[in-house]
Amino acid sequence: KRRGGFTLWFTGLSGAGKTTIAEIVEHELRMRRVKIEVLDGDIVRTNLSKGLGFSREDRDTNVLRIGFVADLLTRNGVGVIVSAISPFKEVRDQVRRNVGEGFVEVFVDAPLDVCADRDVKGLYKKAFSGEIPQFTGVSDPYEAPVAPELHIKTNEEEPAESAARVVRYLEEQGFL
Ligand code: GGZ
Repeated sequence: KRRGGFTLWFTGLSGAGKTTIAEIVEHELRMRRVKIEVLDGDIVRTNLSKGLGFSREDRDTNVLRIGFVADLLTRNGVGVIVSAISPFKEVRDQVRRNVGEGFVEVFVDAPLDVCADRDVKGLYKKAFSGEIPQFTGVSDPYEAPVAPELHIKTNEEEPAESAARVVRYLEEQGFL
């Protein structure tokens, strides 16, 4: 058994369901008395990454910062839950190398049209009209993971089921 820390890294389009699944996983792990920290891109951007925009350079900086903190926590036995679009493969792989064996990449996958139909925050509407430039999936790239530890299709499965699969994976791998 490892019983060390881990980093659950949720990557996917805006509106794919990263935060929703992460919150259920967080709740389940807290009930099991696992030490957890959550790093959500949306929230990190109001403090640790305040002032960064959405150019490739700024996104990479944001993702590397989150990865840096995730590594510090992981090596101290904390379970880290990250939700960030993290659209570029190269920098995700860099974080994977930094964190090492506790890194668990979870591809939260939903077709663009499904995300755009949900449009929880009305961002896709603005992206399609051009009001928000460089919007991931619309006017900016999303490079899907090639070999994620977990691949979740949120248009084929309920969030609770997806979250249960994530927790089961952690159990199977000896993280819990
Ligand atoms: C993508 C954007 C953009 C652009 C604002 N492209 O779904 P949300 O709204 O609540 O979360 C998204 C968040 C993206 O921040 P991340 O830190 O996850 O991105 S990255 O990993 O690429 O650094 C979205 C909102 O900010 N948002 N403008 N142009 N998402």
